[in-house]
Amino acid sequence: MATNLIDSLNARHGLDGALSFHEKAPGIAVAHVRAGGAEAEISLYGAQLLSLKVGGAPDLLYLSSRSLFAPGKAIRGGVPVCWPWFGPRSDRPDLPVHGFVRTAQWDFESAQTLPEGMRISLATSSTPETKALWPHDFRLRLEITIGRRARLDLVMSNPGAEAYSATCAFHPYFRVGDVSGVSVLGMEGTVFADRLPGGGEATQGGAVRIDSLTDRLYACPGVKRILDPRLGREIVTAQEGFPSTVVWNPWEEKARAMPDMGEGEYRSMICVEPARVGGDACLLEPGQSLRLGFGFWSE
Ligand code: TA6
Repeated sequence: MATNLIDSLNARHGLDGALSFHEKAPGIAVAHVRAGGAEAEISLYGAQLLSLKVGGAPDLLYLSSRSLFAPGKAIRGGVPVCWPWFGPRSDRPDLPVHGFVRTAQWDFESAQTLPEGMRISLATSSTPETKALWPHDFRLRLEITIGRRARLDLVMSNPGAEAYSATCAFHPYFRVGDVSGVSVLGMEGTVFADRLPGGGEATQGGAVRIDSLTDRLYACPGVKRILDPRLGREIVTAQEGFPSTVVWNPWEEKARAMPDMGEGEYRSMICVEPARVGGDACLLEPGQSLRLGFGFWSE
């Protein structure tokens, strides 16, 4: 990335001590935010929140030590934005898993200082290249609010002449001390689909625990509490407009087959993802917009 982009971002949007930009790797511009008692890093590539530290506590997010920071490759960790589809496309297996905006260069729109911290807005929109993958006009804005409580708002719009339908999710990698000791509360009694081969439907008994490869879609829109005794904290999540929640951990064997996941690091993460998939897809008529929200914090 030409340093003139970094220089331009710092000149136009830099705020001494609160907001600065640097190049994390060629083509990967990152905003460094200090606001509201928190410190965060946001990659403009993929509009991906990479890190969120509050006070002196460990990062709330996991970022793989082997993550690839290279245009065209997804960043392993933080909060990827999965849009305009979640997961693989069964009808088009040639298309990238989780859509194409997590590997797009987003534009930095604005930074707004707030009582609770700072709101960063990033945007991306359809191009001939995206329309070759997905034949619709679109505009996306991601508003990331940094403070003791983080919040992400995805605002999708349809500037085109035809309706479009999109599935989506935020795919947060929460950092934990040891996933085998973690309990996730808030999904008790809800139905889930086991997304592993041969998986069926079941009802969640007590807390969700992880002791093997786990990939489940819960019909559960409510608040979740990720209890982490090793780090002595609870990560609380809240979602608006996301009727489902995906819980994922690759566990040992699948993680070892992932070149961008550090050795043994599967034990340091759990994904609890607000999702809008299947029959809950977002249907936008021409001229319509839709805002979906996701918040998380540590208690
Ligand atoms: O959210 C769960 C999931 O869909 C899993 O099936 C697994 O594919 C995971 O996302 C990671 O996907 P990625 O494309 O980032 O490797």
